[in-house]
Amino acid sequence: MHKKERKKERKEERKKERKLYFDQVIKCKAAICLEVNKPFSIVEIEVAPPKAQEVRIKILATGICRSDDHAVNGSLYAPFPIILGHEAAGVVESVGEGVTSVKPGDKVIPLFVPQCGECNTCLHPRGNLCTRHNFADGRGLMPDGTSRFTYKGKAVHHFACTSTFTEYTVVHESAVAKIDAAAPPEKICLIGCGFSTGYGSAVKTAQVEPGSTCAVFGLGGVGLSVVMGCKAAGASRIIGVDINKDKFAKAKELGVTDCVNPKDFDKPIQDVLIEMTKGGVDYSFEVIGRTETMTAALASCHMNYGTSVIVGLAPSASQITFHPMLLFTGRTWKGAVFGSWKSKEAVPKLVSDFMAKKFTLDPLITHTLPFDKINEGFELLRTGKSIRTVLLF
Ligand code: CND
Ligand code: ZN
Repeated sequence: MHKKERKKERKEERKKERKLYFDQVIKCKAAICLEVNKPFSIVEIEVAPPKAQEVRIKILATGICRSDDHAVNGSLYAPFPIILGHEAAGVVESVGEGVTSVKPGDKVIPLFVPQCGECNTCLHPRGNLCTRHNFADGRGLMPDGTSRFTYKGKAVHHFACTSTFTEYTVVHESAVAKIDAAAPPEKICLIGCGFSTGYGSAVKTAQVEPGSTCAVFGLGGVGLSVVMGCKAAGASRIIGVDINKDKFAKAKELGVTDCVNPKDFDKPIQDVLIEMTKGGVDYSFEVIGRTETMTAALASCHMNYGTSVIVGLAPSASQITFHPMLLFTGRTWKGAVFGSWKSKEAVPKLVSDFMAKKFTLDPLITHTLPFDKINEGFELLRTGKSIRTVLLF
């Protein structure tokens, strides 16, 4: 073939490829955070097709978690503009080259803690923070260092390997799990974060034993899920600690035996709990995200054998100072992301357990709103009126 003709042919091919790419770009609605501490803007964005090993998902329902709010107000570092949201359920719209674990049409839950299945952590029997795909690298990009979201011609950041406040998102294959097709998205979206995080913190991270005494600091969506886990593990006493007394009725419904409001006492809350339990609880959980309550929860557990678990997400810039005697005397201090579950294998099982009625999610869902009302949903969380708000698309 003549050189000129070959060049022309290649040009045509590239044009076709570009056309194919743009044919596959989806224009859809998303809630973008343009700047720190600003309300969400509902805008039209472009979502690029999935590259190799990636999956494009149509989101059906997404919950609002406090971690999203930490990112909005800057206490959790996030690069702006960004599409937040990490607790969702959806359907696979398309897959990139090489994807084998899901196909278009599959019902799925995006995973903010990915599981590649091949790195040191994924191959280890314990541990769930995939070393290949770091859930918290803070770049706000896909593993290849680029974004699939565009707004007004500029790239928008991804969040926590998921970004679910959009009609369509793209995730890496290691950050999505296929679930039972019959599962109701408006409920099981909570398995994407709140429920699994809390429940797992009790049954997997702490491994609460039958007959034990537990204290849960913070009775929001995640804290109440810790309560459900403690109860399922057979705890005989569960003390709920919260400064918002409106949270107590539901907490009792879910298994809390004693409710304590630190505002009712003029001594440190750890002294109150140690007195109540004659020496301290077996297991305590901090599910608020404040350094003061993290040390208070540690001090509340029994000095010889108590274990305290940090579940709440403290501000990125914070540090903790505490007296070493608290640990020297025998307490154990741990933390866990996503309730220590290895996400890709655990999430489908948790959904099956829900379908088999082994636990319920209804008490956690206090509000259901159309996606456009996302700002209202965040106000409900900030004013302490909601447990979980689920946004529907
Ligand atoms: P939510 O705000 O619903 O609950 C927090 C509760 O704590 C509320 O009921 C508050 O009234 C209460 N509270 C606030 N301050 C105090 C205080 N000083 N003493 C006692 N109670 C207080 O939040 P959520 O349940 O959605 O999330 C809880 C935390 O868990 C939050 O920090 C979030 O970012 C974190 C989290 C961690 C993980 C993980 O993987 N470890 C996953 N998702 C969320
Ligand atoms: Zn969360």
